[in-house]
Amino acid sequence: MIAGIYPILDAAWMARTAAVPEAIARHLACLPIGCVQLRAKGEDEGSALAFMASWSAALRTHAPHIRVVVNDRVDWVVRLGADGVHVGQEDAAVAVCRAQLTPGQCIGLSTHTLDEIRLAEQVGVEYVGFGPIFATGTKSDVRAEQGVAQLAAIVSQTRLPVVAIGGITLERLPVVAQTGVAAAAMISALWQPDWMGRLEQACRIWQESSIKRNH
Ligand code: TZP
Ligand code: MG
Repeated sequence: MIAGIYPILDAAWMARTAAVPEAIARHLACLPIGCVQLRAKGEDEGSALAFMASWSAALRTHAPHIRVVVNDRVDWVVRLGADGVHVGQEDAAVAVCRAQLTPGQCIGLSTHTLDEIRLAEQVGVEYVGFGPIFATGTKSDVRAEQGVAQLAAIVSQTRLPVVAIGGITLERLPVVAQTGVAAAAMISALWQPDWMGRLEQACRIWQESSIKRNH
């Protein structure tokens, strides 16, 4: 389910935390989190696949209700029996991914414009990523910041669940939630030494902001 906080377990960022996959998976299982993404950029193929394999196994064992989405590689989704793939505009086409997946597996697509969202609606994806909302140091090849006003405009113009991404911090979560966006993807703001507290805080802020938004 794509709703609320959407943590991205990024290989480079996870290496900076002292925590092992099992500890993080157990903690994620206690939180209102429906989906996580596994992302490995810059690692060699063997290390990236090993990262995906160990994290998907830990999550399957300790947080079986959380859906695991693999970034970029639909072949690894098939190999690991993950729950879905997240692709960018330059990755494998949605139709190519769909042909390799079973009906229960999902596809998320990164988008940056309303035109890209309209195309995503036509080809049929389970959710779209939209960003970067704010400046981010985590991804170098990003476009200009979209801002929350543009995010709100996009959310109001599509029925697809939108996942906001890029520079989302705990402090910025309320304004992001108030746009009506389905979920907020976060990397660097979560995977700090106090990741446990940060995850809990992020979920709490999201719930409080969502309640305010609904009244
Ligand atoms: N796509 C757009 S911005 C981004 C990705 C993968 C990085 C988001 O990372 P952070 O640390 O939450 O800004
Ligand atoms: Mg990609």
